[in-house]
Amino acid sequence: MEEIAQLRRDGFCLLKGVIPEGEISGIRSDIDNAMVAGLKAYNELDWSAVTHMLSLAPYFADARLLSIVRTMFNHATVRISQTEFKSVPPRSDPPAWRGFHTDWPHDLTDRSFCGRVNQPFPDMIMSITSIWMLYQFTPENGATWVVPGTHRELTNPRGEKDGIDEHSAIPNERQVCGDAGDVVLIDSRIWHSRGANTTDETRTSVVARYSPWWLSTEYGKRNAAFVPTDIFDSFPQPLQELYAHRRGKRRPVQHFPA
Ligand SMILES: O=C(O)CCC(=O)C(=O)O
Repeated sequence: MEEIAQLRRDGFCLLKGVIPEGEISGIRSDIDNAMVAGLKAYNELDWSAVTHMLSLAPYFADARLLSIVRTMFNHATVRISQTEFKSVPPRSDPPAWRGFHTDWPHDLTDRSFCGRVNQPFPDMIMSITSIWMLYQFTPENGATWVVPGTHRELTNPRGEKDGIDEHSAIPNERQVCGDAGDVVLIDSRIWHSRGANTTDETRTSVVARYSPWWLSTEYGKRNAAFVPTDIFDSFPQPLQELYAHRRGKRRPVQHFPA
């Protein structure tokens, strides 16, 4: 599959048409309308954001997407470790703005205390971030920036000793543009950033992070965000498999960095 080859080589790929065209506008309004309540439920009650994405969530178990993720992890059992609202509001940030980083477990700032891999990163994939385009992604509205091939770099935009300005353009960077219903997959180690939105529209989007069965998701607020049992039990079965570790509330384990 071309997407797997690109994900291995470049650290990212674009999956076209994961959400059927006729479903997109309804799902987009559901996400736009649920975001404030979803963030409140996460912040105050530790509910996973998936609880407020019920029309979109079944697509997280899309067969083509899961076959890529399983091949990349070389195992059939994968989990969704983190789920987030990622819309970019209208008129946000000047066009030159960047916020380059790598994602959990390679997130060097680790603000949610989920645990992180320290530099130098081992040369192996440990998570895949999926970015769901619920609105067309364009250079004007904040399409995701990536720096191809950086998933195998030992330096990092947030590496304390690496001297890289995470807020500036990086040579060879490019924006991943696509249509509503497409999904960007990135190796969590690739240097990436959302873009500035200079339009009057919201760039509606969502992130779900896939992790292999062996990676601990017990640490930190973001990983431990849970799905109340009645909501979990209403999920279609393939989606239940991806969130099975988050059915019902459990206390997150605290991670104390050394
Ligand atoms: O929203 C985007 O375009 C990028 C998302 C991102 O940087 C992240 O989830 O870590």
